[in-house]
Amino acid sequence: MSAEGEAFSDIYKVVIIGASNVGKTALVYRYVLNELPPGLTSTVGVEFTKRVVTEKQTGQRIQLHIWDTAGQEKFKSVTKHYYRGTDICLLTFDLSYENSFNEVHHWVSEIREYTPEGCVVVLIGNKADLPNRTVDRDKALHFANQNGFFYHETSALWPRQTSLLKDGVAGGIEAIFDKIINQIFKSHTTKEEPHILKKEPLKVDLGYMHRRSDCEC
Ligand SMILES: Nc1nc2c(ncn2[C@@H]2O[C@H](COP(=O)(O)OP(=O)(O)OP(=O)(O)O)[C@@H](O)[C@H]2O)c(=O)[nH]1
Ligand SMILES: [Mg+2]
Repeated sequence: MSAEGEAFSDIYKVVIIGASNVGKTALVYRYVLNELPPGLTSTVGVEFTKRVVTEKQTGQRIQLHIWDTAGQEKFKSVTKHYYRGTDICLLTFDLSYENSFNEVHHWVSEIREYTPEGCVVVLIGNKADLPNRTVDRDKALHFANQNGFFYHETSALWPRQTSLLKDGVAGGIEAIFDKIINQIFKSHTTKEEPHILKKEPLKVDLGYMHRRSDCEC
């Protein structure tokens, strides 16, 4: 997959995890290229891609290093090697397939064990375009709150710029990234140096969503 080769001031590591077939690769393609993957192949091991983004409030440009992991059982031992230094972890499930939501528990254990303090975790319910939703929003939102994660719903079929809907929970994958990145920048920017990004543990506050380290469970 190609990536934009523009200047940037800092690099952030993004890892996308979750059960097989929930749409992780489709979401990464949608975010980076605004299209769907050409084939229907399950990811083998891990795939890497990059994207340079501009934070809208400050104009700061950062490069995201995105690691798309395989959800298949046989690759579970591989995935855990990719959490080190993660800034943003996208834990994905399929809104139309309850088992994929039940499997989220496995990934939460991995997140707790392997991601660094300050890693922002976003629970993503994908395939919001499908009519046969089986995972209740309140249940997913509650789970995210309990664990100190952000919660969003999206579809890899939606254009990436699709705005966040009025509820603030569903929207295009780019709108979701924008919101997270904006929060990260807010927490890293000081009054004295408004455009200097600080690599410190993140302090993100989005009301109903809390950062991982706030969790007392
Ligand atoms: N309707 C719908 N289908 C989707 C969506 N996202 C992905 N799919 C389909 O779901 C299937 C699996 O998508 P992938 O992106 O390969 O899933 P994955 O999570 O990367 O799977 P692994 O690589 O095996 O871990 C493909 O047929 C996609 O076209 C979505 O938002 N809506
Ligand atoms: Mg994949």
